[in-house]
Amino acid sequence: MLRLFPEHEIRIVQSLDGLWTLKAAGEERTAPVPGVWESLPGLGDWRGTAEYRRGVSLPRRGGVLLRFGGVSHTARVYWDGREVGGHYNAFTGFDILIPEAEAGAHTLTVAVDNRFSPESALHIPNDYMTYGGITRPVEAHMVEGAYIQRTAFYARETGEGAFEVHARVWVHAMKGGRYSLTVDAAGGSGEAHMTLSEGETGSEEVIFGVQNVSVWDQNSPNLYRLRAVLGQNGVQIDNLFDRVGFRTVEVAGEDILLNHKKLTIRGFNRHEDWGQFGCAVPPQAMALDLELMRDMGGNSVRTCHYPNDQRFLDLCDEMGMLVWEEHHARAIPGEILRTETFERQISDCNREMIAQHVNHPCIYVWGVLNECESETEFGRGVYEKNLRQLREMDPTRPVTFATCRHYTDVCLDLADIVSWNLYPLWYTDEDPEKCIRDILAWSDGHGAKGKPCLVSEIGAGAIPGYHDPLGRVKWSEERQADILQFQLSAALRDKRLSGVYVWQFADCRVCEEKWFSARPRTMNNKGVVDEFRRPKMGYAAVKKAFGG
Ligand code: ADA
Repeated sequence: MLRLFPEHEIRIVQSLDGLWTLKAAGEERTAPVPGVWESLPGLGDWRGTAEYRRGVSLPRRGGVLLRFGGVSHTARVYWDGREVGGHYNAFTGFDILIPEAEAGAHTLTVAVDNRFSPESALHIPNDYMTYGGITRPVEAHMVEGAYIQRTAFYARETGEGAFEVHARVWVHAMKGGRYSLTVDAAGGSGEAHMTLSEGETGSEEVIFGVQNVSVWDQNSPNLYRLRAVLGQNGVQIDNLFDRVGFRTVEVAGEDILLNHKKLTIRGFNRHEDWGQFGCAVPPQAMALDLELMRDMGGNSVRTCHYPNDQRFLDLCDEMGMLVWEEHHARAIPGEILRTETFERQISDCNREMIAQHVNHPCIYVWGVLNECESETEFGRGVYEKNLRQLREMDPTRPVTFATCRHYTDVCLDLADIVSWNLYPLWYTDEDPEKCIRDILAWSDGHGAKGKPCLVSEIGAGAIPGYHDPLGRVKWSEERQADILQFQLSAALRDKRLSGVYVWQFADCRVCEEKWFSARPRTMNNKGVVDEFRRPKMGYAAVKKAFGG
């Protein structure tokens, strides 16, 4: 299932997870969904277009909404052999509506492509792997007349334990008519009406007050049920549940405040990648990752470098883990940034990320364009455009980007929080304390003054199991632990910083194209646990620095 809780009570929902037929590299076999084909024998490094197929049995005649959590990276979807839609980008979900289908047996086919080409501006050979497969859950929903697409929840604090709820609800009508909407949460409720014509999507905002709520906080992540109900002629025809939290996030001068209290981030960068599962990480493994981060004293995770699985965000909501979620763009070269394909694909990614994830209380900041061209006037335009789009869609959260354009960045003033990727003692020989102090002093003269600052990446590599207790050479576990200890204690001592994110939580696979030679094992080995979550010596170093 796409979420960790039931989202619907009225429409019939079928999970399409399980074994599908996969035709890849000229061979047919069964393959699990969610899954990546790289996990299967013989397909470990295969790139191409594959076909996933399965039967779907409908209990009655009517509309079918196919919901995909993520397909890596391009999908074309066929229903009984007829193309019904498609999607680009592994890391956001998409829905396809079939307005009328007969009861009984049907065939669902998905052509999945994970090749790099000029058509793919966000998935490029990169320092993480672009896998192939239907990598997140799939569902089929029976919908009739009209259905609720999504909600966007925002709660404005009006007093202690009191909030004004703003809930916008989007409805798609397959049959035109007048519809009623009811929304309730935390003992409060409100209503609205809308008239929609056939094929139209519309939205209404419902506003109501709630009292005596317990806020969502890191130590007490209180969640409430948000329910939207769609009615027609006095009959409930559809509903949608989400889980929300009441909390405030503010940027106040050089501090980040959660529920009016200053936050100090002790965070981890985490790729969605796990040993044999690739980016199709099972929920139990996601929960284990969060437990390990918590054990080290972590309180935040950065979803480098793309929107994450809804179920991971659900777990962060439940566990009080703060999230920096970012759109999908890591070190995109200038010539790609200048293409119309990039503009379209990144704008779609922004829109889908916010539409799908805006209700998660765990997300406290949105990020864009990790290590892109923030040192030129052209690049500034790209940053401005992306930050503007996020702010327009969600005016309630701060925005940031992680930069490595040391002493040349011209975009710091555009962000609400200024974030630096720094690797003293790994890529450079600088003393971490001086490296951080100097870049922050420079930043204050170049747009960061009066804003919070974060170290968004810091870390060092170690090949798991490689020990050198005397020489402590680079790539040994000893050296990684030494470096992390210096880096983290310097970052946490610096009063100008609001916190630090370790690069990275776990080792992750990288694209062989372009990356293998700088990455032993074809892995980014800067994890403090390996790809199977076995701790390296760095684990204890981080735990000590973070007070876990
Ligand atoms: C970068 C980048 C990461 C990763 C890291 C590294 O700053 O943002 O994705 O590549 O460096 O390991 O060098």
